[in-house]
Amino acid sequence: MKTIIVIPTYNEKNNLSGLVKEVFSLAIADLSLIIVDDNSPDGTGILADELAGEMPGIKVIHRAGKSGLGSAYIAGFKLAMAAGADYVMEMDADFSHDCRYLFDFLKEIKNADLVLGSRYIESGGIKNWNWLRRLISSLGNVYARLILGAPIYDLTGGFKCYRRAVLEKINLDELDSTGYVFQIETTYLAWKQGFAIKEIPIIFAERETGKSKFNFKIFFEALFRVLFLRFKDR
Ligand SMILES: Nc1nc2c(ncn2[C@@H]2O[C@H](COP(=O)(O)OP(=O)(O)O)[C@@H](O)[C@H]2O)c(=O)[nH]1
Ligand SMILES: [Mg+2]
Repeated sequence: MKTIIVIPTYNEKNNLSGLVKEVFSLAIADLSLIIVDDNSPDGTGILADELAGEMPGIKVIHRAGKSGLGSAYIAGFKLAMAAGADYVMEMDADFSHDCRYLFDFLKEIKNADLVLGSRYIESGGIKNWNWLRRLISSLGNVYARLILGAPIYDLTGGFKCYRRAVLEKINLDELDSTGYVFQIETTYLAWKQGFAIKEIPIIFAERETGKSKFNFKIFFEALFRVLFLRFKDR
């Protein structure tokens, strides 16, 4: 089965090559990467091209400027589908998502359509987030779960594995979210379409290098878009 991991990057120069090497060191069969860089001022895009020159399993998409996590994933998903992926994964570039969980994802996706790395089920968790970020994330998840009525504990996480059929069905051109709320939208639409979703526990570790791109604009976008998603008939 062909697996492609899409990794969006914005100013991840000090994380990217270490991460790529760690992923390939796992020697997972038929695994490749698509890096989607938004013209990072720190030169992450140039580094990504260098890595792609050294390693055949890497493709790079360059976008003109920072246009949000959701639209970066959509660009990456389209290329992954065109490249014939059976499984398409999402993963951050900053080591928050531990590579060793890839084995769990690839085991579970055999019996599910979408596997979510979940911080909010037993054995899952978060390391090194301050109380405010924890509060925003946990309340955000409760809020989204209640409004949307989807029995999923981590709707906002970004460590995910989709079976190809899910992405074919949810119509990438119709997704409305450009920011982080994209995570909620994709999982919610997959659930609404009746796909089997499996949450597996992960410990999310806050990055040690570089800066988070999370901000309050993203937070408010999520508050409103969740309501919109609930009442939009799709
Ligand atoms: N291409 C692209 N990547 C982004 C954008 N925003 C965030 N990212 C990447 O998405 C991943 C998660 O972002 P991060 O800032 O670590 O968010 P946090 O973990 O929620 O604090 C990282 O790999 C970022 O570099 C964006 O606008 N464009
Ligand atoms: Mg991060």
